Amino acid sequence: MGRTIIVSNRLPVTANEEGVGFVPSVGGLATGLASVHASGEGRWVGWPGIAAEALRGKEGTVRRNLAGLNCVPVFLSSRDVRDYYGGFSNRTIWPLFHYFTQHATYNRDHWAAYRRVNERFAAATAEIAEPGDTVWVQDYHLMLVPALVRARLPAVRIGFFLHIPFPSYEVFRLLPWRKEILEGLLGADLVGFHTHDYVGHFLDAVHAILGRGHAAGDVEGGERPVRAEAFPMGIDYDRFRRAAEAPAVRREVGRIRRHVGDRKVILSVDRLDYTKGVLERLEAFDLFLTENPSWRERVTLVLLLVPSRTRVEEYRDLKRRIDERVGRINGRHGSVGWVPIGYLYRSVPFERLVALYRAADVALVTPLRDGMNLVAKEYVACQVDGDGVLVLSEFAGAAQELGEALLVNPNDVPGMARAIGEALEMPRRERAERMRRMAEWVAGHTVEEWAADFLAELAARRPPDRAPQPLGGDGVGRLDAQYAAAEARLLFLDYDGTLVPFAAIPGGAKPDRELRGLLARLAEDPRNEVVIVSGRDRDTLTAWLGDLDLALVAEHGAWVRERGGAWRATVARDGAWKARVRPLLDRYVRRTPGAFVEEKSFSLAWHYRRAEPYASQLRAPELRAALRDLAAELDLHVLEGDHVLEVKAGQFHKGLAAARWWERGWGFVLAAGDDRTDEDLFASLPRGAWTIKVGGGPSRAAYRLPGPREVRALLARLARQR
Ligand code: ADQ
Repeated sequence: MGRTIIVSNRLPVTANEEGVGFVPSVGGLATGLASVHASGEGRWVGWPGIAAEALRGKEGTVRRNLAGLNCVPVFLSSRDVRDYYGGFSNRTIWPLFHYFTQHATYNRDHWAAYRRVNERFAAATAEIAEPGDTVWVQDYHLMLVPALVRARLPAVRIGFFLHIPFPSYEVFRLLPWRKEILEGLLGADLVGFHTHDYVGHFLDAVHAILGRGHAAGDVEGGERPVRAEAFPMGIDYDRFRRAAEAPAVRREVGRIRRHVGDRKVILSVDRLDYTKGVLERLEAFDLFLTENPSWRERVTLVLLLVPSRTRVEEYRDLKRRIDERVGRINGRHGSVGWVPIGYLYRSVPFERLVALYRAADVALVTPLRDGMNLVAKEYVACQVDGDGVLVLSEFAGAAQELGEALLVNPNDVPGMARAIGEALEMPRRERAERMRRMAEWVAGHTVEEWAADFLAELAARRPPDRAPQPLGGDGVGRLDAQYAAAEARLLFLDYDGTLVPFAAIPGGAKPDRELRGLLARLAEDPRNEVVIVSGRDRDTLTAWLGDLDLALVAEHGAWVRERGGAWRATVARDGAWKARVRPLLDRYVRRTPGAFVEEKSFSLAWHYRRAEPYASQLRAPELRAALRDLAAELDLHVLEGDHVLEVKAGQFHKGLAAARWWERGWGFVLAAGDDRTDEDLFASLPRGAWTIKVGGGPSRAAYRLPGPREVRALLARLARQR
């Protein structure tokens, strides 16, 4: 087993200005990953929390001291911190992913800084990672890191976990750099989210933006399988439970209770952030007091806010508005002996937080959006008397696990006010029963198990047994040598996506002069037999390539034209089935803007390359299902190509068509193709043939080239050998 390298924006410790002392960072992430980090030879790569300028000249000391803690620093200048952290991370991704599109800015300098800093994290990681290691990247600050590490270390296992929501496609697509972000994440083998909803949103976006579908969470296409899955994060349950029962905490709870007397305590704990719904919560409490005068003087709301991102204007503005609102409510409802809201704007020590959790009769956790929300779980863990009531926003990830909470919509202020009343008046037995179930869940799904689950799933990911190898170095040398030595050489070349890039319309992929020249030169050599194996119809191939000395295979093998010969059908011709299938395809053209039908002699193709991705994501599987019965009835075959569904009659495919060339012996056989239909060809070739998959995706080919440009370069090299 290799080591686990954690990569996160912040290290679990913060350096001081001398670079010698380190204060442990607290928080869910640091504690959750502490067990991973502590076990074995793990490393943690991150920013030590203080700008590089302050540490100038002391970098070596910091590095050495951190090495003792198995930590590796990434030094960030104050400008990096401003643009990458304060800028792109917190003013673009954070608001957008929490559906606060009005707060999101799209600043090119911030994006440039984000890319630059992600590069630095990736470089620092690649420097220490060794084959067999596992890299686990954390959160929205580092979404490009998986692909950047992958580019440097193709064989290393990479996981990524997002701690905030992944928004629905309609919101995510607003981001100008949406494609880059997805490609960055897909560098991982496993991408984790708190909930299934976020997984679904992510997969939608990957499909709509990159055109890559998925099968039960496994993203299709690409060179390696990538899996997206939900891993709801938990807390260190025992730590909270033990603390809640400790004598010091019990004394503190006693003090709090004496202070509030018979009053009930409602607790609210958050980082000060516009996603947490603090203003709406205050409004609901205000309304509750107005509508329920009998509760006046009998309840206190303790509002605990931790300062956060205090340099960002939206946060300062929010702070001002909260201050005002608290003042207004206290002024309106309070009396000489009673202040409705006790307001604390600071971080509190762990024991005091636990005491507040335990003392509170009700916890009001009502974010407008929250990836998970650990406060809800911490509150549950601290109810050692089995007694509190949790009011929880349905927009917190935690709501999907804590169904026994009173779930509220934080935008529905009257609904929240009613929930406050219901929570305060809930009978003891019901309170206890709900809390018991939630505590059971929280106890059984701790942060340690979360980390272990994620890493176990990541460890189980393995590259497919026979993934095509990049064709380079050694392979190229052997290929060239074999070609040079062979007296008879056979080259099967697919056309679209292999020799030319895809065009928006089928007619747009006409061969250019360079390509025609290249094919002519290859064909000229008497030792060569060059066969173009395409899904195109005869007329197109004749018009484009008919004058060259090539063999042509059209319509996926339905037609063959040998060198100097005429077109011959390989299957019997009966087009009656088309009358049944065509109306169905036409209906799906009408329902899918941008899709169209292409009619060939033995097949009908439904193309959706130009269709709106979201629509085709729905329509293509629907059509496939609709065709299934018809295909069974009429004995048809449905082929799936790149953005095309093709229906054909009779038994023919590229592999069968290729068989006629086996009568002769060959010293060199090569086949290159990009499509699923080329897999039949690869499968039919004798051992020792050079099979080349063009582009991403799984394949039975032995080698891979990235695209038409590289295929042409290879052919040009062969053509030069005479
Ligand atoms: P946060 O947005 O920070 O985390 P949350 O999950 O609630 O939100 O964690 C807050 C942490 O701060 C809790 O552990 C809490 O105990 C602590 N805390 C809050 N107020 C405090 C105070 N006054 N004094 C001391 N400590 C205080 C992000 C995402 C969440 C996701 C987590 C973990 O936004 O949705 O749950 O990461 O993935």
